[in-house]
Amino acid sequence: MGSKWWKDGVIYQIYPKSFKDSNGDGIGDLKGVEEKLPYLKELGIDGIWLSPVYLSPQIDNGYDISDYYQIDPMFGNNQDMERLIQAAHRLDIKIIMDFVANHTSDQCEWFQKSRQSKNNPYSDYYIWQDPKPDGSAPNNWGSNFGGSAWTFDPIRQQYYLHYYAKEQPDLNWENPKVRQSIYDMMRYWQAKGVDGFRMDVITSISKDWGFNDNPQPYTTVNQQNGPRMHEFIHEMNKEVLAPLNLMSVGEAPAATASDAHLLVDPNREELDMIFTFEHMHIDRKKGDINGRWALQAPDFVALKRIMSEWQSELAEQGWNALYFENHDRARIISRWGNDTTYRYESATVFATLLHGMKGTPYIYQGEEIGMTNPKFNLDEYVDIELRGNHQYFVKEQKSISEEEFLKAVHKVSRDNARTPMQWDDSKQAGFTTGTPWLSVNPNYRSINVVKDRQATKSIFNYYQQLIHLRHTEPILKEGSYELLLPDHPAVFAYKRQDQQKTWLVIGNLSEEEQDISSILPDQSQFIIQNQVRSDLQAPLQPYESFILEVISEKV
Ligand code: TEU
Ligand code: CA
Repeated sequence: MGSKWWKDGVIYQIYPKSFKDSNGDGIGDLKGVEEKLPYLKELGIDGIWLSPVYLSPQIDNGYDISDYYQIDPMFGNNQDMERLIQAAHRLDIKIIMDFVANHTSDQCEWFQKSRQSKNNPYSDYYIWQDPKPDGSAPNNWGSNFGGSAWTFDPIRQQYYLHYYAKEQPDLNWENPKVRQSIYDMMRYWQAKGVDGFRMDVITSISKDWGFNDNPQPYTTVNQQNGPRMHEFIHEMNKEVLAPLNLMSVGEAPAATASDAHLLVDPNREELDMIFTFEHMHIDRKKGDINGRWALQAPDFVALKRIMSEWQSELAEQGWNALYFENHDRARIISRWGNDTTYRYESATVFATLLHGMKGTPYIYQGEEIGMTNPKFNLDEYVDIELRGNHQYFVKEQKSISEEEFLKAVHKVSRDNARTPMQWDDSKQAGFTTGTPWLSVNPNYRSINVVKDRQATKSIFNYYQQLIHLRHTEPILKEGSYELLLPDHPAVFAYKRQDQQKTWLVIGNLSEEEQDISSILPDQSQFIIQNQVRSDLQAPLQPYESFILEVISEKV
């Protein structure tokens, strides 16, 4: 039956727009994905999470859906999607679709009808409120993309709520018809063969209908874990996820290790896994008004603590979704590692630490060959979040300088991970024969799939080994987890253990040598390593990483 296939599987995220263009229009598409299935099979992955491919005006690259039942022509058509699902299944690869149901596009038929009047069948599909007596917005809530979360609609003469762009109105999950419409859409794609859903900001679906002001204007603190969230997710589980045996992974921006079980404890019948943001915020100044653009050096002690808390909290009940990169995150080696001198080493150290943990590892396209952030000029970036935040923080609020903002953009902006996949050293990196929608990273001649796979130090090859271990070593799935050296600022080390074996997973997150003799056993055997060690007891080299099996402990 294999209903929990993801427990010893690895999932690969595809951002279709940037993966592979099959017809030269500069935009990746479904045929391109199909063409690359053998590549993914060689890598060894078990499932693909496909970022949204539904019909969309592409204000937010498909996270603004206007028709859940249609594939956007830029990606192909519904038949192409069905063909892709079948082709993937023939290779024993599952397909997880993105499911964006906190909001739709403003071009969605539901919204177009909803705005017409207060008493038609779609009137209550969205969240409408009267203006304040002076005509201003109902409260001071902010949008993630900058400015107010409310936009006035001249037809209906009311404001509608949007946590993201004004072209992404939030759905009203209080309305049972909305929920049924969403479940219908899920059933439709399941019938086409889809194996699960990645649920976009699923923890935002329940709103606080008191509509009280936030302490600070235009902030987003009110958006997560609303009063009826668990009830709605549970209902969706009972109606769709469980009966149709669909895998679910929810995006949960505010989830912490201590409340994660409420979403993923199987007894609660909600979701299989969630993506936390906690560990990704270790380089963000807490409470700074500039939000994600207020950066500090990464705090690896915090990284270890947070990831370890998640390992322990979900050790018995629940399951972790493990990731460092996705389409909203920068390239991890550019952000927290070294993407020049130690590119191979830092790519593989992050991979080892992640894939050594208990949970389901997610690989984001290009991560498996160590792709890096580009350092574009501001006008070369197209992302709506970056543009909106630039307008709001730099231009209007003036709370951050242009220079500081650009520095942060080079580190963490979402477009960093959205540059086209670098397949080879031909023009446009083999991504397209035309002009790509977003520039290819200029380093594609030295960083690409062909080159990496021919190299002695191949990141792709290292990932293949890690995935193989996930498939063959029950200790990775079942073994206990214990953090070692919790206060060490640069060494991330932990122990996995089951009835048969003890493994140590060790990585140096710095460019300095690190002495770790206190935790090394007497005798051991390497399971995987990113460089050859002269002597087991030698200090860790820059970004050195390995997993070893303990044969005999020190006495
Ligand atoms: O992301 C939600 C989300 O929380 C981020 O956009 C976050 O707000 C931002 O990175 C600032 O920290 C999801 C999708 O993954 C993203 O691509 C969409 O833009 C967004 O939802 C709206 O659908
Ligand atoms: Ca195309």
